[in-house]
Amino acid sequence: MFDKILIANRGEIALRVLRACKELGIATVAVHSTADANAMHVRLADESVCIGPPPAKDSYLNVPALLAACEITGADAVHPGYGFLSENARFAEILAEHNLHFIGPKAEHIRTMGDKIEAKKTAKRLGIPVVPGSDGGVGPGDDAMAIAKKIGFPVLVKAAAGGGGRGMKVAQTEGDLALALSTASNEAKAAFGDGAVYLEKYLGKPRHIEVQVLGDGRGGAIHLGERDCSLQRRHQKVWEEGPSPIINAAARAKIGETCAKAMREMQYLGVGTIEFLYEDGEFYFIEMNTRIQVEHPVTEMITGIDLVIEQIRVAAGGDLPCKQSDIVINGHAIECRVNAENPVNFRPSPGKIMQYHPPAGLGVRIDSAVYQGYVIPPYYDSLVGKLIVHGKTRGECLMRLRRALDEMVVDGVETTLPLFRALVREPNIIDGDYHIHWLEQYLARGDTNAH
Ligand code: MV4
Repeated sequence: MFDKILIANRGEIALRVLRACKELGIATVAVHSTADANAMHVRLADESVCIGPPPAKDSYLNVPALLAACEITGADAVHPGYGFLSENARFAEILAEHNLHFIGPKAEHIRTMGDKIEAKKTAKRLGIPVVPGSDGGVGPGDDAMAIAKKIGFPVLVKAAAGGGGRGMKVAQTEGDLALALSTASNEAKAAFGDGAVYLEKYLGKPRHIEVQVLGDGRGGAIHLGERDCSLQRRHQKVWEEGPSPIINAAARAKIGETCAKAMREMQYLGVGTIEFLYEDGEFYFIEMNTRIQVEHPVTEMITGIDLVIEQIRVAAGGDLPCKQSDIVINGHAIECRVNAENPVNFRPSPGKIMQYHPPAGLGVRIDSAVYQGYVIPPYYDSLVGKLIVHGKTRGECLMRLRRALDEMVVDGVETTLPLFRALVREPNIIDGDYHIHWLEQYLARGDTNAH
């Protein structure tokens, strides 16, 4: 096992990793920018190192500063959290070149999944169902129209280097295809320096359902069920829950086993999330995330497995926590991402938290790094904290969530709490009847009580 872990992150995920390290008896090193000198992750770590000025590119993304911090403190492993360097294959390689362990997948797997075309080819080869489309990139030499006609309109043009929805264009009919191709490619070239695009059948009202996996890097892997993350705004997840309200045990076992088998074949190491669109009873692979995700607590609450602890164990060469048959989905969990943003126009609202009362009680969990008097800096994401609620059934979970949201106080900055208080009372949400465009359509109606 590792002796000392450097946590190359900030905020709630840095605290989350600290907690896992403490439980494992591993010493911790926090790193921070000058803007985060008073942050909770710095206070709770055994040691801390300032790695640069506020902009992330000069601090949390500053690889030489992170290597120096490892050397100074004698850390033997780095946990990247999510965002920042968590899916940077080169960073994983550089750490290895300095005899440091990266707590994450093998660099080759990070790299493969970071290229959407390669990821899709790999998924297909491993038996994971994919969205029908061009098998690979569509270049100038290819007959894009012939491919699109074979797929059937509407088709979606996607950027290979994309993600987060950037560089996507829908072509409803044949007449739209040329413009969709050139616009998507130009946008991708400008945003990512890579104009490669591919085509997919456009799915109209799917759900976003993702399967959590864990591998030991030696051909052992399990799945831990799915999360439904369909409620998003501008490709930012807002509300995540597990299990999905529309997936039964047989469908879960089938897609889960397909994913676990693929991970065994790859000899995947660490935690991962295989993202699908789900429509008319079928799963279609879109992407794989090779990091711990923001919404991982949903899975922890319904499986009882500490994903960060298991991530650290397998990174150190340890075994999986159990066999697939030992994984039992217990009850229901919902996570609300509470942001320091105006709940109507979503403009960031950094500043000082004057009053803070996190809710508690049976089945209520808060993953947050804020405290009363804390000043949310303007430089990073606007997550105040995640409220995660568990119940024996989805109904009990919703009942508890309604109570916890009413109890929670965050004053001094605007937050998205009023949006959640409205959502948890919406008939479609209560019924689990929603899709990837539901939230945007609801917000466009403007009839929320979030005022
Ligand atoms: C799609 C799609 C419809 N059809 N692919 C958006 C981000 C990227 N991760 C995948 N995305 C989509 N891919 C096909 N073939 C619709 C979306 C999409 C979406 C997906 C998940 C969650 C929210 C979304 C919002 C808009 C579009």
